[in-house]
Amino acid sequence: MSGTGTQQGRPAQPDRAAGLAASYDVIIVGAGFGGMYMLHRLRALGLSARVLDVASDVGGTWYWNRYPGARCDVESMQYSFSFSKELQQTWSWSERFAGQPEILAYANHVADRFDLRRDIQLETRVTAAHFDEQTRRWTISTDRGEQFSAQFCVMATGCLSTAKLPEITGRDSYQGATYHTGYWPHEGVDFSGLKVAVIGTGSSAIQAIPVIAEQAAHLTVFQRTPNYSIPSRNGPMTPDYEGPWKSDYERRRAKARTMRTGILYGVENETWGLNNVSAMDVSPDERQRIYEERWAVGGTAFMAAFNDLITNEASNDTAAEFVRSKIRETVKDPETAEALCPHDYPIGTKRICIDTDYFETYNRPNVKLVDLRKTPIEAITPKGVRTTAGEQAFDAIVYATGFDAMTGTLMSIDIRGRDGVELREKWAAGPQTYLGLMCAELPNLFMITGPGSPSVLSNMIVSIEQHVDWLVDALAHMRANGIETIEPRADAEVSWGQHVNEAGHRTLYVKAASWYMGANVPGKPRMFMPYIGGVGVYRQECDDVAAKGYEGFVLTRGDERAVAAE
Ligand code: NA7
Repeated sequence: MSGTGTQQGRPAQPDRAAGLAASYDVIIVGAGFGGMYMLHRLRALGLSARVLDVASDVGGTWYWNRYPGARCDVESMQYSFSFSKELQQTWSWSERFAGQPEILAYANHVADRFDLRRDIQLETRVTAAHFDEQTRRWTISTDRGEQFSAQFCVMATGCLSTAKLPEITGRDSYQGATYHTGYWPHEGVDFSGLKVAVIGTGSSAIQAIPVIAEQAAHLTVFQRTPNYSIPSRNGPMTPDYEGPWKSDYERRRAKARTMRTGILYGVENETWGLNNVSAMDVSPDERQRIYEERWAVGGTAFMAAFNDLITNEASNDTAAEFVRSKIRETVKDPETAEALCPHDYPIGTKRICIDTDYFETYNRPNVKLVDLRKTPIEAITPKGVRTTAGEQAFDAIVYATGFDAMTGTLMSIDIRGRDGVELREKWAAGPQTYLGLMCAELPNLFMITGPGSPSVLSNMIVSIEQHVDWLVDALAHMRANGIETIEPRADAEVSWGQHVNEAGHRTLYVKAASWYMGANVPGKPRMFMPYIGGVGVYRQECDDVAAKGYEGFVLTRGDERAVAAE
């Protein structure tokens, strides 16, 4: 660790391509919220670090996902860093749920405020990370032909950062403009006067469709699977809302860290949005009243209306039927309404969507829904889309077809650990991690919000802060004790994987063909990748591991003597 005079500051490895590799204590891959907070904390620890990111600026997800209507589904007062009291007091959000431009502005503000940019190298794609057994250092290679040598490598690569185009015959033959919501042009797109197709009806599409519909001459939505969506009830931030948050921030943040999703609901009356009763234990009238109340408030709190909506199918059915009734109430054309009603998976088991006027948009005369279950796509043609009902021409096609989630970006990098073990091979049957933080045989390589941690099931910023804080404590512990490498034991990794799997199977999540299950990518192994034990429980599990001398990890000193192998 540079500047500390310990054994950590080893000389750089020779760079085959471009002279000497630059040497750092830590290379961080990704300049989103995870990478930026990691850099900030490492500086305070006195470690040298460099952040590498393929983007032209900071912001991660919020740098790329600029599609019309892009917005966070966690409230802004909570989808924000808690590590700096000054930051959380001085920053003001303009809406209850911030839009992408404002979140990106916040990311840029964080970069400037904490002077992070001088250690962030942009427009640099990491192509490989190889561990050298002799030097016990990582060599990180980039698409610019550079190599970096580092004792630690932190993958802050995000969970939804590899966009996925659909495998549809003739896709490349289309001659109009095409866009993917996850790689939206920075200059924006003007759809005025155009005939536009949107393929996909996940969260991104549900946010984009109402906005595109207002601009385009005509919009056709191609839907394979209908989605459950709850109105966000978004609106301007008011002093009455912001004030109590800011004056009580510490206590509320502390409470949020103990919650299952890392999100607080029902803050006003301190119920925290929980209703500790089964949907089956109340009368139908009472159930309806509770759903109506949550529907009126809006947002993901709907899924906390009862304590068993994600574990009990009968309870879940009541919530699903309530949302279907709202869709039928909202959408005037009965056939379109029915096509928009999800039936074949439990509500919440594909990520619940939060919208502004999504279902209402289908009442517009310039919007048409194509139900691909009735008339599947046969091909993309040079002019447009051909389904079994015929061909339609479009000026532009928007692919809102999602991501190779949670593992796609990590698997796209050639990561090799001890004895040349390849991450791609190791994860061929699905990701295996210990605590979602590390993998056996990949010493000193960490993941921020990796598979096997709550990550995408939680408020990502809460989870990012928890991972980074845990990791920084581990590095401080290593430095204080002259420890050079940390690596999970293989059996610890196996039993954590079993725990994650068992937790998933105690819920209804495994019943949906979702990206949580890897089901949206042909050939991807099906397993429930995030840990559903809950943010609070998981934090305790991580803290217990650390308190027990990093139980389940092997810590090795420079003299190669393992100092803990619990
Ligand atoms: P999602 O939620 O993965 O949605 C992708 C959508 O694209 C979904 O409706 C898919 O239908 C559809 N899709 C994918 N391939 C095809 C083909 N070949 N034909 C027709 N339709 C297709 O991605 P999002 O970007 O909306 O959201 C991802 C997350 O980002 C979201 O959950 C938030 O956490 C933020 P399917 O359901 O597979 O039938």
